[in-house]
Amino acid sequence: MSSAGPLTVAGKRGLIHRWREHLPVTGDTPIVTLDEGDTPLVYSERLSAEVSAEVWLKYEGLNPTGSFKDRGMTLAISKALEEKSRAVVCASTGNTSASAAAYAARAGLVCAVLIPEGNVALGKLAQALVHGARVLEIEGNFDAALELTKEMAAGHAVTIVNSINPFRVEGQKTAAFEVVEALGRAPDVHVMPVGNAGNITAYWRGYNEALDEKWIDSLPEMHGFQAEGANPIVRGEPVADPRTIATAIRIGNPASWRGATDAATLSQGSIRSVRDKEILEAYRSLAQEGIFVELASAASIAGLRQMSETGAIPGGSTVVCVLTGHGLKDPDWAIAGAPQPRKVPAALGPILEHLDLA
Ligand code: AN7
Repeated sequence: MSSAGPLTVAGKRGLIHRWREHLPVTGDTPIVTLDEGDTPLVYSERLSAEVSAEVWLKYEGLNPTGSFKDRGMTLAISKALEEKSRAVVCASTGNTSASAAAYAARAGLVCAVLIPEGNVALGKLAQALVHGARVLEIEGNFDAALELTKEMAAGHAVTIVNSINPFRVEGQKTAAFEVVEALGRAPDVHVMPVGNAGNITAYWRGYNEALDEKWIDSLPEMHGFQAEGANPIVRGEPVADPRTIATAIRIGNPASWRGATDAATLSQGSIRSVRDKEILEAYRSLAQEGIFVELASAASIAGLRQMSETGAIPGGSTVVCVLTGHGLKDPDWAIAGAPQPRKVPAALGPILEHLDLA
C-alpha cells in the first residue's frame, strides 16, 4: 500500500477493488473511486413478453455520475495519478466529460473538456461545470473535438481520457463480468448502443476473458446499434455531418471502429442502425415500465425490437440490453413529450376533479 492521501487509498468498494486481479493495477496504483459498478441487472417482464425471450436490462445509469463511463474513468484517472499526470483532457458528447470531471476533481487533477457546441444534454454540462472542469465548447462536432484532443495529448503534458486511453476499455469490460456473475452464464444475445464504439469493444473483451476464466462456456452474439443519421460503421465510411436526437451517440468517425466490427464479426452479431423515431418510442416505453434512461440508451431497446421483428431473437433466449445512461441527464426530452403539470387552486375539490376522482 502506498502512502497516498485519504482520497487515493484503496477503498473496499468500487470496481478496481472488486476485479483487481483482472485489471492493470498494482499495489502502488492510487485508487480513485466513487464506488462505481455493481449496477442492477433488471428483468423486464414487458419486453420479455413482447419478444418472447428473457430480457435483462443492465442499468448503467445507476453509476455515480449516471453513466457507464465511470467504469473506465476510475481506472483512467487512477493510472493518470500513478503516472504523475497533472491534467487530463477529453472530447465528449457529454457523459465522458461528466465522469472525467468528477473523478479528476476527486483526484485533484485539472480536467479540460472539449464538447460540441449546442449538442450536449443539460445535465451532463451541469456535471462538468459543478465539478470544476474547464469546459470548452468547440464550434464543431464531436469528431472535430476528438481530433483536437489527440493533438493536445500528443504535444503537451496532459493525459487523454477518451476511450483511446487503453485503461478506459479495461475498466469498462467489468460490466460483462457483472452480467455473467448475475446470470450465472453468458447471455445468448447482447444488445447495446454504439457511438465511439469503446463500450462494445469493452464488453466483447470482458466476455472473452470470462470464457478464458471458465466462468462461462459460450460467448454471446454482439449486436450494436447506431442512430441512422450517425451510422458510419453501418455505412462503412465516416459520416461528415452526423445527426440524431440521441446526442450521446452523435459521432461520425468512431475511435474504436475496429473493435466494434471485430466484436460483431467474431460473435456472429451485427452493427445496424435504428431511426430516431424508434429510439424515442423505446425511450417512452422504458419510462412506462419505470426505467428512465437517456435517448442513446434507448437505442438498445429499439435495436432489440428491430431484431425481434426480423426473427433474430430465438424464442426463450437470454438477452441482455445495456442501458448506458440515466434519463435525468437530459430533462428536456423527458418534459417535451409528456403531459404538462396543471395548475389548480390549493383545495381538495378541484384536485379531485382534475384526477377524475370527484
Ligand atoms: C449514454 O461521452 O462518446 O460506443 O463522449 O454517453 O462507447 O462511445 C458517450 C457515448 C452510449 C456510446 N450511451 O458508447 C461521450 C460519449 C451513452 C453514451 C454511448 C455513449 P461508445
